[in-house]
Amino acid sequence: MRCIIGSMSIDQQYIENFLDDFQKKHAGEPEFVQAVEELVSSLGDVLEERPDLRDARILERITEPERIIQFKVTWVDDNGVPQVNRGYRVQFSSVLGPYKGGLRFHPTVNLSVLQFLGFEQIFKNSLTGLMLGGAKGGADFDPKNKSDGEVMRFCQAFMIELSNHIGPDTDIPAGDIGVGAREIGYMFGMYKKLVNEFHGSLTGKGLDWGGSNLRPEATGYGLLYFVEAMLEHAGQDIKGKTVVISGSGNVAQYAAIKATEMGAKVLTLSDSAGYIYDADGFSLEELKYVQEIKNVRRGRIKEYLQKDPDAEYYEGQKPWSVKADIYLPCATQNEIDKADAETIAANHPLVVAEGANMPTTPEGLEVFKQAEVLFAPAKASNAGGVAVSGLEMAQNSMRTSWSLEEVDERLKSIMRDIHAQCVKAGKTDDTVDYMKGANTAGFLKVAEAMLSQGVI
Ligand code: NDP
Ligand code: 2IT
Repeated sequence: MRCIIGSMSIDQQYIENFLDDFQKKHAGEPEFVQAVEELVSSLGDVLEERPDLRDARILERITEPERIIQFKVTWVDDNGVPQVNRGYRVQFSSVLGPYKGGLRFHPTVNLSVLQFLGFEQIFKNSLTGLMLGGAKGGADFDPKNKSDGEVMRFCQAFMIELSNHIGPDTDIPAGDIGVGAREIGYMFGMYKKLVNEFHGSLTGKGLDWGGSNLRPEATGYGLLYFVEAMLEHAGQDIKGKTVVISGSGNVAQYAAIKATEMGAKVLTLSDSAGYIYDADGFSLEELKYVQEIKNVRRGRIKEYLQKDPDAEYYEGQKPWSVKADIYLPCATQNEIDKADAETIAANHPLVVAEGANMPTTPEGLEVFKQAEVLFAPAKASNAGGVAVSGLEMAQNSMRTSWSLEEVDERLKSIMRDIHAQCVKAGKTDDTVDYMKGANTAGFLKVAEAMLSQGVI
């Protein structure tokens, strides 16, 4: 029976009190507070039905990282000048498996950002159904405009300290913003030298030295498999639909390629300086060129105009004003604010699905909710990357390598399973609340495991 005190039920009162305390404790950490609020906002029904979770203080316990490591990273630049950066690893939760999550190298990296990412990772990893805990790490190092030698020396210095804290059954980092195949290679090389063992302590490795087929593609491909499942569930087909994508890094590139392969038309890509608009939609060949600009030349998206002078470039703008059926934010957190969400909602999209982590602000989420936009939160729709990281770990443990087709089948099946979990936990009378579905399903698995494992 639901107990009402004044106008508020006990579970609502409990959530408000919890959030009040949490906000006070983390006053200087806005991104972390935002991520916790986003999860907890969906948990009213669960906490009402399960007073045992309140009594066991699951929320209080799961929002406290198990361990945070912070360290100095010193390296020497090409001019012989010593440089200092700050490195971190937030080992957030080992409830469902060894700590698992990416490393981000970007000047904006701090503990608020890494705790938000590590917190999200717990529930995303829970949804994959694989044996993965949650973690995130990185450094305030900016790989932009650094030589290969500088990036290598930084990665080596970073790993000298991080190697003390990771291992194939302890903590398995991977890539994120600013950390791709090159950086994973340099870090793995140093790790192997330090521990004198060759094993799967990092994922995103090269295919010939312990990597998995399809790991580079996995987040973008997985996002499109999830969107395909959402559209199917809503009685729609992706063929012929128009797509607006932000970002032009790992996630954006492979989201664009898969969307195009599925017969959709991708109209935009962007970076932090502006966006390009191709009214005809990028061809697969043009997307290969984008990959060359970004991954080989390490250039700017503006350079795409050299290939296609008919495309348009909008300096300093985000792509959200372009009208499309599907919107896929794939760059960074809080890139869709209230005004952006209003612009998108006014275009009556079929779907908005997050490729980046927490790209929509709370005000933006509210706009989408009021406008009844079919919306997929990151922890469900971008779980493909960490899922294939989990598959890379499995292959490393078995000392085997699965074919591209096999990994693709497994990725598809994991994304469809996450979709099914969202539908089951988020179904309303006439639609699916994917936010509630993902948060509830992801959280419940972690909470049950915490009850089983006792107070530790
Ligand atoms: P990349 O470093 O490959 O690409 C990042 C892209 O986002 C670049 O186009 C970059 O532009 C843009 N970007 C970064 N910061 C900003 C900013 N402050 N404002 C505007 N644009 C920005 O990273 P990924 O593609 O790997 O990551 C993109 C997002 O996806 C992140 O939120 C990440 O956490 C998330 N993600 C990544 C996964 C993975 O497997 N890599 C898995 C799941 C989620 P510029 O070059 O100008 O900085
Ligand atoms: O945000 C994410 O899920 C990632 N950056 C991927 C993490 C991983 O361990 O593959």
